[in-house]
Amino acid sequence: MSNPASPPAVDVLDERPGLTFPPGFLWGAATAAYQIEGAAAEDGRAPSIWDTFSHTEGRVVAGHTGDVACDHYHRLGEDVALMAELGLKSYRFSVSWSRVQPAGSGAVNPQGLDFYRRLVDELLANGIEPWLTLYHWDLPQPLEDAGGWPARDTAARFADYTTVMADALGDRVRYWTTLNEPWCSAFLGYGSGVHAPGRTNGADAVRAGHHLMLGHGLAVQALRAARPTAEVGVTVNLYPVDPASDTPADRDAARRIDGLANRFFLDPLLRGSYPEDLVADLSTVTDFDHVRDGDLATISTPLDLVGVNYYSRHVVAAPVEGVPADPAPSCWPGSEDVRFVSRGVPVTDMGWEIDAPGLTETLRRVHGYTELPLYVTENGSAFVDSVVDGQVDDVDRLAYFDAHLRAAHEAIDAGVPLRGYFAWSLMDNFEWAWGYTKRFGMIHVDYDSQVRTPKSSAKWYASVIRRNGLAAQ
Ligand code: IFM
Repeated sequence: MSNPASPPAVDVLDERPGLTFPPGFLWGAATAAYQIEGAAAEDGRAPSIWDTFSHTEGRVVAGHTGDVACDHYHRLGEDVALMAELGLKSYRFSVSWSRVQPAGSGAVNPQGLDFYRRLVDELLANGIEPWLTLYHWDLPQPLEDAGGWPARDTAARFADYTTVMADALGDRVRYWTTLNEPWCSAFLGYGSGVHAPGRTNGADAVRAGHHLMLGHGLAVQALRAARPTAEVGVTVNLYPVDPASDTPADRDAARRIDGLANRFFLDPLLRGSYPEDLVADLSTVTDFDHVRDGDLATISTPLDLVGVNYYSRHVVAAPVEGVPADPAPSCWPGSEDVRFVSRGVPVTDMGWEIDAPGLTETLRRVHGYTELPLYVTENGSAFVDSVVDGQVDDVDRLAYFDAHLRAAHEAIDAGVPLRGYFAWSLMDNFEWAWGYTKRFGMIHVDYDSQVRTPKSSAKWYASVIRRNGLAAQ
């Protein structure tokens, strides 16, 4: 760790019998380009939708932007050294499309590619398996200007960019994720507008979701053509959705939200079809005329693995009669009247309910769709951290990881082929519309000095990796 004076974190593993993960389990941590890199206008990088959005007044808390972020672009060596000290087996990062291909199509920026080559080489030199995500929400601005994800052509541009990356890095990157959390790109970006590009149209959100998945399918094919040995997958963010009560109306509300949050993506990607009830629910929003013959076959192009991001559970209830739906732009097109119910259980600093059993449930559900290997590609929590005498004793975050790793192990015991787990996040970073006000990192970042301080959770996670497991309760 970078802070040699710090005493070891409470080592709960010394006090309890072990719970061991399968041999070769891939222990990792994840980040995303716009959240950590900074160097937003350096070496030929051009703006993405997140640059434009964060520089638009009122979009991000306190006017924060990713201009500097964690300055990872200039601190790559230091950051990989921290990963090595943690003992990470793998590091999941994303590529800034507009760093590599500034206009989103056409000319490639050699300096942009060079940054990712250096990162990958440094990881490999430290024995850390690079895991590359092609798209983590930062569409090049010119492509948004041409229509963004609601426009079909964006899918083709994504496939071209994928070929650029496969040609450049396919010889040294084995694991590839096409999209990270397409639900967020589509429904937060084009539905509620709380994420870039900040558009608020339900039909556009649905079209965006479809074209993201089409882009994914085309990208899988491009990767297979360029690098037949690559391990290719997609990452979806999933939630168990429970009805607040057993009434038919609450159960129907849960079915609707589950359709939009989970089955909108799982069914096309893994079964090659949209769920009929979802299409019916969305009939007031769109007639799905953007779906063309052959799209669903492309979208369901066979994969090597599926990535699951898990944070929390939704509990929902039917609309209250006589109370009109909130007219605010919504990320639940056609189901704006469904109520989200809080159960009063502990929450993280995001206000998200902590629900570790939901991870077991989610992994078992995805396994019900596919025999493919699964990876938890993100799981973690924001809490308010304080630095005391140079230490950050983030016991809440540590407990969150511990509980969710137990839940992951339970899924393995139940027969789920779970092959790895990536903590979100390696370090504190730009939490999108929340700017730097929410901290998810195992490593604390002082944004003024850029000093990194591993928190107790980092030291604990290092011990989990060393032992390939954790203590039983
Ligand atoms: O920070 C995000 C990440 O970019 C995508 N998944 C959820 C995280 C926490 O909100």
